Amino acid sequence: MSDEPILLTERDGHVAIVRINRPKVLNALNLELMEQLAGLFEEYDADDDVRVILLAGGERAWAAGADIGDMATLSAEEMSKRDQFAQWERIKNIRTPIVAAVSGFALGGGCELMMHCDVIIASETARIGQPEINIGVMPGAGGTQRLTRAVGKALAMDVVLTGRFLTAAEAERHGLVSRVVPREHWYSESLKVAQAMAALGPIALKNAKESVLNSEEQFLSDGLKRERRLFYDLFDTEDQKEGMGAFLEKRKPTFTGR
Ligand code: CO8
Repeated sequence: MSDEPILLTERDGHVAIVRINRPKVLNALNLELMEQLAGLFEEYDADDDVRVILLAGGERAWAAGADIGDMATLSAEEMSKRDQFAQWERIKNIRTPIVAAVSGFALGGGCELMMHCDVIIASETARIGQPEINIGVMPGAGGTQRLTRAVGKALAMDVVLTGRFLTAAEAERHGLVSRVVPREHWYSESLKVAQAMAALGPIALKNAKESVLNSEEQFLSDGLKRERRLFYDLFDTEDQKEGMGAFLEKRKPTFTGR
């Protein structure tokens, strides 16, 4: 194994950037990588200076799945004892918005990781799927649930039961990705989106993220109640006063995160 870090990090203003860096195995997600990723995201979540996280893969692959070599010989009991989904749960609980910059393969656990992100920017080269069926298993990190909620039962069954890959255009048409961008701009456009979000009020961003995610977790009536509470809470922030005040005064707002 090389000594290259498996996650590359940098900061761009209020955006914390993480790039998955296992190109030889198409960014397959092994245990160590998921552990590091969850830890980094929690650090960013606790850091008021980070308003948006940008998670990128490489040009050829966002991530081609969980690392098959990591689990090929394990029994059901050994798999469950590993408790590897704990890392995924930690990522699910991150309150800071996560922008995904997706180019190339987003398969299996890679597609599931993409669906843990909030705003998904896909290159026109993206190929997205849950091909676990081809290797004798099925999605395990939320694929059957989140994919179905995003694209509906008919297409989810097609993807999960046949293992076929969706093109970026199909994924956008069915609501699985937010935007498709030309191949040469997949990273720069994603960074631009993250930067634009980072100029907004960070508390409002977190509350809005939580509320949208609630819509998938709760009955509509409960989700609406929770949305109302989160909405009211924002009226105790300086950013709300600044944002609305600036609008009325016809100037650009400056958000401080208070
Ligand atoms: N795991 C480990 N290694 C991989 C993976 C993977 N998921 N995907 C690709 N690689 C490796 C290949 O073995 C190959 O290595 P080497 O050069 O040493 O032979 C290298 O990456 C390049 O891959 P290919 O030569 O196969 O490249 P191709 O362009 O011919 O094909 C594909 C690209 C179509 C993406 C092909 O590599 C492929 O089908 N990969 C596997 C896709 C897959 O089945 N993903 C699902 C994995 S299972 C899963 O994700 C379950 C999630 C459960 C929850 C998560 C729990 C942690």
